[in-house]
Amino acid sequence: MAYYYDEPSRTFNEYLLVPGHTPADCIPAKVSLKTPLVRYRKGEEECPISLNVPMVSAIMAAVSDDNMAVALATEGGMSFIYGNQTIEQEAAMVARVKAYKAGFVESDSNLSPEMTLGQVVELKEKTGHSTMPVTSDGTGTGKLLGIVTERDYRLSRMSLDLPVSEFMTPLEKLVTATEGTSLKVANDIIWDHKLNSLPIVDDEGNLKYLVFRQDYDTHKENPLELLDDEKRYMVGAGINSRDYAERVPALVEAGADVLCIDSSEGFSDWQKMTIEWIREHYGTDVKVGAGNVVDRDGFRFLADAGADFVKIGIGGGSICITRETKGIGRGQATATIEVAKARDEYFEETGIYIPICSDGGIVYDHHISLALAMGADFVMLGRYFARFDESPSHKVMVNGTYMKEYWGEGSARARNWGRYDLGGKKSLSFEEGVDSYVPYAGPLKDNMAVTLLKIRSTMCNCGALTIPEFQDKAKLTVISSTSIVEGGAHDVLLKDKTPYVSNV
Ligand code: RVP
Repeated sequence: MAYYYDEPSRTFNEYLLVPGHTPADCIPAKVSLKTPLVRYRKGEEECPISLNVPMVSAIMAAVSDDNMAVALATEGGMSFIYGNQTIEQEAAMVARVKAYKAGFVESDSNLSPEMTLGQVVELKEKTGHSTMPVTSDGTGTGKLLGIVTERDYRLSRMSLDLPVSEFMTPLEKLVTATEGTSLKVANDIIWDHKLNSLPIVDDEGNLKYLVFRQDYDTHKENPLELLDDEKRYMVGAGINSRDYAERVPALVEAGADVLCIDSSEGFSDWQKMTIEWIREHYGTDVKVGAGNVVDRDGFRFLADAGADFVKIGIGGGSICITRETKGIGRGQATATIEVAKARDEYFEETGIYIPICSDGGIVYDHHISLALAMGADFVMLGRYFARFDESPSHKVMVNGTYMKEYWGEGSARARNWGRYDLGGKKSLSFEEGVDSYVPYAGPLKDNMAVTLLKIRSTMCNCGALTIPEFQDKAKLTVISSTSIVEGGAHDVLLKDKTPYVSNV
């Protein structure tokens, strides 16, 4: 006979935190959001990889490319580069994140000396960049010959046919620095010579990077940056349970810090086989998360298989229709609570702590706090990050409002069959996701600052300065449908008719 759960399957929106005592020194500025990412012997060793903030971006083509990865690592979180692309493309994205040096920009608006002023104007309009290096072959890595900035031309006085070589600032008048110059020294040179940008060249005079005046200050403003031992940004990458023998080596070679098997349903032999293959070829050097699961049995299976972290969530994603199409899934709060208990039980038994990630279904910022309070070590978000400038999708105007495109990996647009693979032919037979718009929200940095402040404030209300302390002290209550109404503005006539939405 089928098994019936006693408890209904609940979402984050059905819970609230009840505040605890807040000591006077428990203030948001003192809260640490550091959290473990991969399995470790808690109490005996340091976790080999931790996040500085408990947020990672979803393994989705509309969310996590190299650009997003750099922006999120700058704030202390981590992106998992999407796997539904060729192995070469995914590895190249990972390699670009690892090659990125904060403050050292690989120039992507370049000129050759034969190009014309008209082409300079066109390029400026297209990229928005006003500093353009001139190189022998017109690429960002060619021999540096000069630079064109807005100070080099006057459109009202000069012919659009004039070649770049005639009005650029030539190399002999430029201040440059050699490869290996630190960002601090580069910044000193910029200030000493009153420059706006400093080209960095190699021994042969080939352009490597540009350093801009404001970037050092920006770099100093990011105390939570997630960096590896060589001070490179950390990045994760999605894999599937079919082509791992080719994909994993390429991603490891490219420098991925952690991998994650991307699947809508992770309680399967496919995942076990994938982890076993990784252990056989790389031991525990290569870290790999697995999922998604929604109960104790699924967690135990992946924990025993050797997963470094376990992801929770089926059907809760904003673009996900798995529950409608297949009738499987579980409310995200209920799933998180049960898996957190299983994680603690596993730790008691083995001394090994396996971090868990609540994936999908975060609608409001406070849902992140609830997920953490319920035991999640970190959360994965798709819709949240898709709204920002840094996501790879297009910004479009819909009915007078800017939107970003956001589509599920199980939608006809993505056709990520690897994520829904149950053996058989390599194709997506029916949709489990939709194609949608989400309201454009501007830069990641600004939005995350507010979100993280809300989490820190909630933690202080519960008297906690760290995530483990928060999980220990949190008191959660299920709320009735009428108290949900009470939670918003009610029984008043709002002056501003725009509905209040904290995070849509
Ligand atoms: P959300 O943050 O609510 O947008 O959810 C993102 C999550 O949804 C992803 O991390 C993934 O687990 C899941 N997803 C991605 N595509 C689909 C789908 O097409 N059904 N679901």
